Amino acid sequence: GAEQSTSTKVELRDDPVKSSSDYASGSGNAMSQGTKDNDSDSSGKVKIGFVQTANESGWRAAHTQSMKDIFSQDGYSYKFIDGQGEQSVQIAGIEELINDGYDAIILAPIVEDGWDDVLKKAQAAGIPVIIVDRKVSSDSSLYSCWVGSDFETEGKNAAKWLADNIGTSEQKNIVVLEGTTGSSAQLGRTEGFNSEISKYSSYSILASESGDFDKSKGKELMKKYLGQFDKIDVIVSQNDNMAYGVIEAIEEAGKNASDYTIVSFDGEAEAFKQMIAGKISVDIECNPLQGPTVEKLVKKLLNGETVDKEQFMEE
Ligand code: GYE
Repeated sequence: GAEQSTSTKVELRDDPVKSSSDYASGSGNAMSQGTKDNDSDSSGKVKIGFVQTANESGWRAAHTQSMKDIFSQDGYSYKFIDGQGEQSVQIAGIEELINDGYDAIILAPIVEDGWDDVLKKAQAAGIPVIIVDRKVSSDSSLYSCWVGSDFETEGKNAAKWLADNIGTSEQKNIVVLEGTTGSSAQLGRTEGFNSEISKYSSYSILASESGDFDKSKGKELMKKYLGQFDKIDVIVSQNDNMAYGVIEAIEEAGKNASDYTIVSFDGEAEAFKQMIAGKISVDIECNPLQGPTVEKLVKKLLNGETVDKEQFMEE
């Protein structure tokens, strides 16, 4: 196969990692620099692997497509790994990409915790890892950079919108449908919303539980809330797909979605239709089109350039 010139390597070390047992033994310094013997495929293309969370939402489908579009360009050999909603599947996918000598790994982590070991393996093999969308709680020395949205600000903006548009004079009861527990999108949106809405004594949060960013789980949760609480004024759904489930649950209960204030996140096409129909009241946008930004970063990293650790998407 074609030999890559060292100028395209991100980090260099004298002794290439030979087998996965090198990692397990702990003999290598995880912080040492690494490289691989031959990290492009036989055609000389740059090998990019993307480990996605799953396909839980419209946002996610757009995110996956954005990566696929950009890395379908000439010069790349692109592999997509579906994490199927399981961190263990994502970790196994990263290990596969390491073993197959990929040039760069893009990871959309399902949750924040639990990535240290596999990130150390990638680092020992000299493979840059770009974290996209949600964050990891690992030390930032263990990955090249992160690209994503400011979820806490999104949560704050949702609460500010309520205060500004629904007002603070009447007592309002809120139920919240959270995303996947332990994901940055759930943690940030919850924290941002709670910290801002708690400034207004007229708003009470009756319940805040996870619907896993999933339409049918969101629908089940909304059915439960409707049975549990007599007076619900505001429904905060941490993504559009759960909001669609919320609307179905309300309508199946013989009520009108437009009688509630429904706040959603993502801003996908179907949600705009639901806003025009008066069912979703406001949607906090979150930009899934990260491919072009990520590709620029991959190029820089493979050129040995340094990049900012945190990059926020334009919304
Ligand atoms: O809001 C949701 C998706 O992490 C920002 O994940 C992302 C979220 C998005 O499932 O629809």
